[in-house]
Amino acid sequence: MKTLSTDPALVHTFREVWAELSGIGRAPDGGYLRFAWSPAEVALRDWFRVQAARRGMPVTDDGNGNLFAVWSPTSDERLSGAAPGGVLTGSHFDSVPHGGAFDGPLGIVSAFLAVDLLRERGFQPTRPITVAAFAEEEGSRFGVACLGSRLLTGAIDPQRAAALTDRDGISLGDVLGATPAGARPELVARFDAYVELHVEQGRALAGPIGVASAIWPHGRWRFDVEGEGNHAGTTLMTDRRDPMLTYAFTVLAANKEARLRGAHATVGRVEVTPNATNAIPAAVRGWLDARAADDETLAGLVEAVAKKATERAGRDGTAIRFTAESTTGEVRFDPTLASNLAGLLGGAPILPTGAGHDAGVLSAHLPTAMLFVRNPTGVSHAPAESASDADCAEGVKALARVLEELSAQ
Ligand code: HGY
Ligand code: MN
Ligand code: MN
Ligand code: MN
Repeated sequence: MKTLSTDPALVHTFREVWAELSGIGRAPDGGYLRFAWSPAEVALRDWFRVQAARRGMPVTDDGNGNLFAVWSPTSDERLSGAAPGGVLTGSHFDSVPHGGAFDGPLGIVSAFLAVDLLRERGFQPTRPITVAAFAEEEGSRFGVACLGSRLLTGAIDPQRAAALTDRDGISLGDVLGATPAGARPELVARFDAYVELHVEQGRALAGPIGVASAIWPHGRWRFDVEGEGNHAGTTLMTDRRDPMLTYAFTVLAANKEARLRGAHATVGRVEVTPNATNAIPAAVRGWLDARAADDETLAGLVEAVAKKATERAGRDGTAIRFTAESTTGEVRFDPTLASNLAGLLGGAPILPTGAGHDAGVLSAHLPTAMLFVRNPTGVSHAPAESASDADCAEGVKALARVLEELSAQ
């Protein structure tokens, strides 16, 4: 194994390992198309298995598409050598369409390199250290965010998950060839804590590393607007029941109501039927992504948007219906754990995030923490997402320090 403990060596090694991934699933615009179980994401799963094998870390699939590679101390009789357990770290491989390179993979690459760093220092954990790759964290393919960790923890019914379909009508059950295993409480019980390292998705960090205090409550609401399809040229304006008007009003209302509340909202996805230039749409389907610092602000925001959109539909002669697709309540990470880790990391700042994570799902079951690596522009979920090699190397060192602390107890 290469010498990592000097910074230049670690930066160099990070760059080398990162280069192994950066071409997988990259689109011409520099963004990534790494949808769960797509050829690109399967290639990343294969990469995960190779990395684990190189390190003598047995890999387990939990039956929900989540992968776990474990470094079991020889002295640990609690677990057979191959069973995952102890201190869990990792993240996800999947991306939003044309997402950035770092969101997800950085946490997995950093976990393997942190293991290397600890081994190079001759560290021997008393508890196992397990590296995870969670499935479908972005919900880009099947529409439910953190699908893998929700299945593992029983937060979603496996039958419902199996029936979820992608835009080609392929279901998760088709992809897995079976109903997912669903809740694995006996597996979750083997873990003592979960620490996820993630690229910052904002630009609050002045230094290379931050620690998460909370995840804002957030969710996605689908809204369907029914109107009347008709000829774009011959239909009198007074005779139109145009759902695109109601849709456009809903988008503006979401922006206005979010600003009024210091919350965040956007409509990033829309489907139009029949989607023809010279036809007044019969129907428009949009997805609202809304987030706020606390549950009642978020509820108030979504309620206000739905109310105003429904009033507008009345004026447009259309009908609108909102359906919650996947929502996450307020996640407050354990403040003692967060401040202990911040202290361990030389007083790293502690800050909330508006982004959802598997750590949010696991925090209901395990002591959980997140480390953030500085993102100089704050851009994420877009090709321009970035982090410097030096800051990523600092992230590996920080994660190694945390894993050392938690796996030595
Ligand atoms: O959408 C999110 O907040 C996360 O990046 N999955
Ligand atoms: Mn993301
Ligand atoms: Mn992520
Ligand atoms: Mn995450």
